[in-house]
Amino acid sequence: MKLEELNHRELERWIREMAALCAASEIIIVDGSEEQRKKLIERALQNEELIKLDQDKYPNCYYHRSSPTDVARTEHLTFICTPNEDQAGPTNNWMSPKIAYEKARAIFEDSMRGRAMYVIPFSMGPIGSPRSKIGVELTDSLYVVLSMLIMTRAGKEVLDVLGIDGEFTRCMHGLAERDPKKRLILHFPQDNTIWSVGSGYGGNALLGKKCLALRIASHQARQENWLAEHMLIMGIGDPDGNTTFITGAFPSACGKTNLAMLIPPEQFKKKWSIWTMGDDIGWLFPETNGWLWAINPENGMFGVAPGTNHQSNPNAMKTIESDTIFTNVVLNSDGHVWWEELDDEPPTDGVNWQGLPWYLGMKDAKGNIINGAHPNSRFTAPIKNCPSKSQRTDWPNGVQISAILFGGRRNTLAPLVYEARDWEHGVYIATTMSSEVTAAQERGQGEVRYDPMAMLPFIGYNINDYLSHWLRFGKRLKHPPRIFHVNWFRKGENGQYLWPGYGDNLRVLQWIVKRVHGQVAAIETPIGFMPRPEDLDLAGLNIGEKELNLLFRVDKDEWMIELELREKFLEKLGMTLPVSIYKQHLLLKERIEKM
Ligand code: OXD
Ligand code: MN
Repeated sequence: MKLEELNHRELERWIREMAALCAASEIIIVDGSEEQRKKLIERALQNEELIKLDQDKYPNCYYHRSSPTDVARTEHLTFICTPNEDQAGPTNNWMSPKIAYEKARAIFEDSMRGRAMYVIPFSMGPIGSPRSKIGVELTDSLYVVLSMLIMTRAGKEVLDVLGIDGEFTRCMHGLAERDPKKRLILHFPQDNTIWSVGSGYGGNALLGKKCLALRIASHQARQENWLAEHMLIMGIGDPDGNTTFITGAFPSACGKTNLAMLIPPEQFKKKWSIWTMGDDIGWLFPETNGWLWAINPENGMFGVAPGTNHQSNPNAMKTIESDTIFTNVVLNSDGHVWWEELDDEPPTDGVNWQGLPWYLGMKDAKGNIINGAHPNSRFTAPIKNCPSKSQRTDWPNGVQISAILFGGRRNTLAPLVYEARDWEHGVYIATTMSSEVTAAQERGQGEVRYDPMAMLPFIGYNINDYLSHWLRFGKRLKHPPRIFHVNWFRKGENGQYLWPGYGDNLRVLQWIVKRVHGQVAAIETPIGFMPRPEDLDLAGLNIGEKELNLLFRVDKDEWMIELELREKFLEKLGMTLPVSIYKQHLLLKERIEKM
């Protein structure tokens, strides 16, 4: 397909403008055909952007290595560029649009000389759905092109829906020098535009994902009365034949992808089932029937490899058997991949994520173990490969949502599960959700970090306006979903986890399903509603009464300390924090003090 064949004049003009700025020697429109994809893979193999894996063992799978200084999202280089700083709020980096465009233009200038610029028309959400949004990404990275073909619905069909004058997000991406000093991830909500330069890492470069589907979309969602959230969407099939759909927001390293693809324990397999709609992003809409409905705007998964294995997530292991791009994992000379905690034999002739020879147990000069795969190494795989994929992933309006889960990683304090008293209390619970920093993070071990709705790095506008929007949004719903908080990570006195997690989390979901269908009563506690012991199915689990009590304990002293930490966090959000959030905080304090 040629540029002259585009029917959308503004799209054509913008592509020409950007190609001229970057001095691209060629413009290639990605049409989504299998024939073109194959040609692009050949190009990527030739220029070593991709390495072919053993095609017998991993059909249609490839390997990509990013540069060592470009392996994660760079939040300090990510900006919300609104006319006023106040519109970006107290938690975002802000830059004026004029300065932002100028700085990025200087980096983009001439950066594609002698190389091609690819044009990727993509739809976030099912193509043609009234809920979907269209974006067009321009990039000089074939890794980005081939990943976007997995992560989104991309190609000519999207241009057909766009027509001659349809609205789209301008997503400008370039690798430039991949130098952190010349890297900027810029969002211009007022212009419906994203400019990302200097990084090839997924979260910075696959612009449909965090940049469009969360930051830009959250801004649009506020104006159009919906929510763009960092949430999994899953269905729970029960013995009565009903499927209850829920969403869930968790900060990173809390097992969100594992939960979305959970496999029920053996004794529940006949009667209970799990259906995966999405593992990372949910767009939530009020429907005319008064319920909340959700779509997954994505079409693939960008999952963390280390820790993924046949025990922690068998469905993910099946999903990545074919059609997958692996990034920054270990590669061996047979074209096989490996990562830490993978339950496969580690290679004896491996090359690590930096391209250096590596073997299991290798140590550096100080005697520290050297990992083969980068801790943030990834797989990019199509959702169609997931054995638990819901049939409704392509439904234009998605699925009706009965519950929203919020969770974190807390070794103390938070019980296994509790339910909010009402929507407003639920929004407070979500605002104050938190995780303890784990050994996987470099700094601040044990420190509690607050991450409202797991959206702190992804809210594309002022967080206080975002919280107000949440409060108002639920109050307008005739049938708002119930809100729950879960914590799979509470530890006992001996430092062991009290709850087995993984597939056994189904037991908590069973209680949630019964609650939303009004089948069980609950115990009222100062922090919310908790299960009566008889309503949790613990058959076959080796949990004593003492552990169970610890798992559900609400400890006054721990909560008094927590309330102080929350108070400090809420103070940081400033004077425009919605009154209802602070009111809920004081009500909780009152209930805890009375304990
Ligand atoms: C994330 C991700 O960083 O999903 O949250 O990659
Ligand atoms: Mn995420």
